[in-house]
Amino acid sequence: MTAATDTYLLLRAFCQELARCGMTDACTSPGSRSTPLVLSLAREPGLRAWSHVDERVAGFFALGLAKASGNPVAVACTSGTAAAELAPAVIEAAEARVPLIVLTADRPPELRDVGAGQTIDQLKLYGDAVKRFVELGTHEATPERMRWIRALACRVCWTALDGRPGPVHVNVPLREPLVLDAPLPEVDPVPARSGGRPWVAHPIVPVASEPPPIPIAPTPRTVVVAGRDERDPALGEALAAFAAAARCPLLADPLSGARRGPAAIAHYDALLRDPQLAAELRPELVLRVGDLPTSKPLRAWLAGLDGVEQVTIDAEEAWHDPAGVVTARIAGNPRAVLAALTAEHRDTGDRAWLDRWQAADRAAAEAIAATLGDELSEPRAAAELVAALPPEATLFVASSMPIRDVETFAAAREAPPRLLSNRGANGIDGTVAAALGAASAGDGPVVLHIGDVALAYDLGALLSARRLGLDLTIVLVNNDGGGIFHFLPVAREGSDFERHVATPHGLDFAQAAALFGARHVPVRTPGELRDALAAALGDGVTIIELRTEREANVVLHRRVWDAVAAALS
Ligand SMILES: Cc1ncc(C[n+]2csc(CCOP(=O)(O)OP(=O)(O)O)c2C)c(N)n1
Ligand SMILES: [Mg+2]
Repeated sequence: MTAATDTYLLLRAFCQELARCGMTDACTSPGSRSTPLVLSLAREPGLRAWSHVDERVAGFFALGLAKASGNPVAVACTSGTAAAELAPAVIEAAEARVPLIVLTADRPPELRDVGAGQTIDQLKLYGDAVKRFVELGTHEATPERMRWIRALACRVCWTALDGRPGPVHVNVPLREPLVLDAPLPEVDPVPARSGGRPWVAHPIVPVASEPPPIPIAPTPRTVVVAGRDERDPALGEALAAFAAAARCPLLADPLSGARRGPAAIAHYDALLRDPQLAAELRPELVLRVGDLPTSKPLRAWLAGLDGVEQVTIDAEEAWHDPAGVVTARIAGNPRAVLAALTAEHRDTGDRAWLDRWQAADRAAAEAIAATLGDELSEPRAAAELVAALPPEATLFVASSMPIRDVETFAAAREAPPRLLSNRGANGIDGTVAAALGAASAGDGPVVLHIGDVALAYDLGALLSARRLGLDLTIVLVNNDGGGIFHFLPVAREGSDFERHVATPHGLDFAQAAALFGARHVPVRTPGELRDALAAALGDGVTIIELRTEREANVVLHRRVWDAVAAALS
């Protein structure tokens, strides 16, 4: 047997086991050293292999696909800086709890640190961002090694999924020759198990559906705060049902899927800017589920609730408490915990207090609508997207103002579209690639709501859309720079601010669309946006562009907050 045959037998078994553990998708990128790895993934019948030119795109694509599907996704690359390009997606996967399996090709030990080309130190390249690092050896395909590699593939998959999901890194040294000189024998030295089972089965048991007794006594003034949780699509509805049953206001970031039901207070961001109302609406108990929402007024309000019980409910080790105000942590599946709490908390909320929240929320909604009028502003675009998309669609929301405007301006809605975002590390990088990954899951149309800087940053991902024939509707809010920074004190720093922080570029995105074979549709009114969306969904790549102005956008937001304050006083 040649060394290449051994390598390919081992890698074929490895990929077969990945598929048997439930993996359905892998991403590849080109290179020489990675040849056996990439070909083995591409030739595994149980896997769809998505080819990307750019490893950063491949990493974020895999991340978006794993987010949308809940399944682990593998991403393979060649040696050298190619492996480093995966770092941002690995970090986001670690922060956002996404099962990602990173397979980096490497030179064998004798070719490291001796001036061989395209060789860097890849050992533990991603540091503590991965749940486990494994360095493969170069082995003969003996029965012992075949069993080992099959078990290893399973271990890698189960590690990515078990407990708090996250990324795993396997570094794969590959010695030349990198291609086979004869067809690979069909029969394996150690075939896979019968019945399609993985070598090591490990059914992931959902965190106890019967949580231990939970010491959270009801109070007349409880609020529920719900943030991003992309993994349990049923949690949003469960949160809304709990809040309605207990009669407690539900302050839900749309990323939680819980901004719905009679107890939803959609405009908490605007309401809690009013110090008097914020003081008046002081709760006795806060139940926190999911990530902490982005809203600064909400964060400040929670941070200032001295002496109030604040309880987080989370199945894993998340510690979302930058202000250090949490008083108890319940470790359990939030849905199961809420179900267990419902009987005791039912009808315990003070009706007058919930009425007060709801009246304020209605007043805020009216003041916002009156201030925004009929113009297609940035806030209006965010509200339209959440309101207009069908429930089977996914809205992928970029960091910066899109995520904030969705939180501030989206109304409550039954059966909203699914929302996804890269909010583990809040990067603007890789957003287009991650949205494309979500689109490749084939689970309804995907719309990406994104600013111009974030789109320009990841424009190269459109190459993958083209090569892979994927559908994505991009709603581009083009204010020629980072509009978010105009809300910060740095905006007073004149031309240095403009050049180095706001970073205007003057790009003509119609030309970018043309380069990648995408449609480009400028829109000027909410009606045009809705029409363009309806025409674009699920039909290739369309960039729907609305032009706004950064300074006017700040003025508009301030007018909204003033109008809400006036309506509340
Ligand atoms: C990888 C990365 N680099 C830098 C930042 C800092 N950052 C946050 S928002 C932003 C500008 C985004 O501009 P744009 O996408 O046009 O959105 P807008 O602010 O105009 O809504 C930048 C550079 C980041 N979040 N992530
Ligand atoms: Mg912008």
